[in-house]
Amino acid sequence: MTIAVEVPPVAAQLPADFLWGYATAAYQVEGSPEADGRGLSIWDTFSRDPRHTEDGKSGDIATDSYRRWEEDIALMKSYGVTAYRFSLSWSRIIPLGGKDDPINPAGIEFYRKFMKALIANGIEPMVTLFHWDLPQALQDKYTGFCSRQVVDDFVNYAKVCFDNFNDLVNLWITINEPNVYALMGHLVGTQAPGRSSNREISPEGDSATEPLIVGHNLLISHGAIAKLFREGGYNLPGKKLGIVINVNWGEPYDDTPESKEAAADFMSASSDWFAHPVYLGDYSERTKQVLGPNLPTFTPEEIELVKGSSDFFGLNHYTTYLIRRPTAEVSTTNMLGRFMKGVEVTVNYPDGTEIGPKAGLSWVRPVAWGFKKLLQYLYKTYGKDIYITENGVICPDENKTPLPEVLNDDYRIKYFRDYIDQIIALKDTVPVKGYIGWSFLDNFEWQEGYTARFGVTYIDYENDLKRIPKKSAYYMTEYMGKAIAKK
Ligand code: PNW
Repeated sequence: MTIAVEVPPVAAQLPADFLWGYATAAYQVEGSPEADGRGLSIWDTFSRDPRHTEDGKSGDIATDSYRRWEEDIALMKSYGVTAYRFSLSWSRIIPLGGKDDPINPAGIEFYRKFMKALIANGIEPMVTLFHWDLPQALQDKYTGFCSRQVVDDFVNYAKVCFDNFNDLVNLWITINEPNVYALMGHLVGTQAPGRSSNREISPEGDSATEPLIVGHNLLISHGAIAKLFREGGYNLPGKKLGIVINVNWGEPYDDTPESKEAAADFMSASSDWFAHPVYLGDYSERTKQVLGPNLPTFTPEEIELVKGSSDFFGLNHYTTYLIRRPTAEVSTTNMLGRFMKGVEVTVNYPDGTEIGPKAGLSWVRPVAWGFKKLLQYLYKTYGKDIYITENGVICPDENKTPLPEVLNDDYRIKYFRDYIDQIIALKDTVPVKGYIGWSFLDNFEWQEGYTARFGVTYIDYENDLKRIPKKSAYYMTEYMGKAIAKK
């Protein structure tokens, strides 16, 4: 079945080398956790406790993409994409994770054949080394990213990947969203490894210190991997390596100086926490203030190691919030509220109107103008080429809508169109080099289990995981096919 789409005329305004495609992450799609010698990751352990996911399900099966990869690539090819962003499972490649632990040849073989098939189909692999699925053995051995010991193990894993895949990969991403990993896994505790001061959900953890230490060790790991990439002979012409940061735009709630300061604090505690050390060197003064005295200090050598370590700004972006100073005492259970001192997040303007329509997930509101402001801000602040490495939405009630109506995802089409049109509007002022939508398939959406469907492809979980393109998939093929100039 093919859904008819009507795409208005559009001029080819994006350059022929503009990358376009979709993203996934290993744990969200692969399944087969025990196949071919794979070791367990913290997401296996975490999600096998049914209290940790909305539907009580784990990623044991996911979309079964470890076995159905040929079908997936054929589908992507039919979509006309020029890039696929996916992540490698560290514990498939080094099952126990550490630098002295054995390498698993079967893991390497799998990803090599996968990458070769992508390339043979005209699809550029965009490869993330770490998208949250740390080998469980490293969590057990030294509490994972809470310990500085992780850096050497991460660098060794990166070296194994560069040695085995660099001939097939031009675009490397070290880490996906260090801010989300640090906060959801070590402050709120609703994602793996599930650590938090909230003893109702975790027996271990310290929300006041651990997220900041984890963030620090992620940054140092990223810097050390970039150094290896550049000094180890991997940085050949045409190859790039960078980090991906999740940034939501914070718009001042109103015109008062207080709200403007609060919005600047919000940006400094979200994007700048990672972007400032990576692009400008060290944490910014404002970040130090907002995140407080538990923020670790870099040595001068570490500042140099991390500074300039990303060839581009990898941007995951979903939404915009209104920001003001707290209107009431922040409750002790509001962990995120306590983390960002002096910041309150809302979606309602002073007159009560909403910043954007509701989506199928509480934290996303479509606000395309916020994306435009963010792109301008990021380029002005950091001066780097930008790749949009994730952007997407869930339609209202999508998770409750049955086939075939669920395939009519006009809400998603509008979201994609509105956001991509900002990139086109800024094409002469902000260098955006690619657009990767989230996601290629409906998949295991972390703590939401399978109840949150971000895909342009519907997965029929009741019917052998059949892949069925949604209307947005057809629309994007038409639209991007026209908007990107022909080679
Ligand atoms: C990203 N926020 O996570 C991840 O990279 C994906 O693996 C995930 O499936 C996708 O977005 C959709 O959730 C985010 O609260 C989690 O702003 C939270 C936020 C943003 C991104």
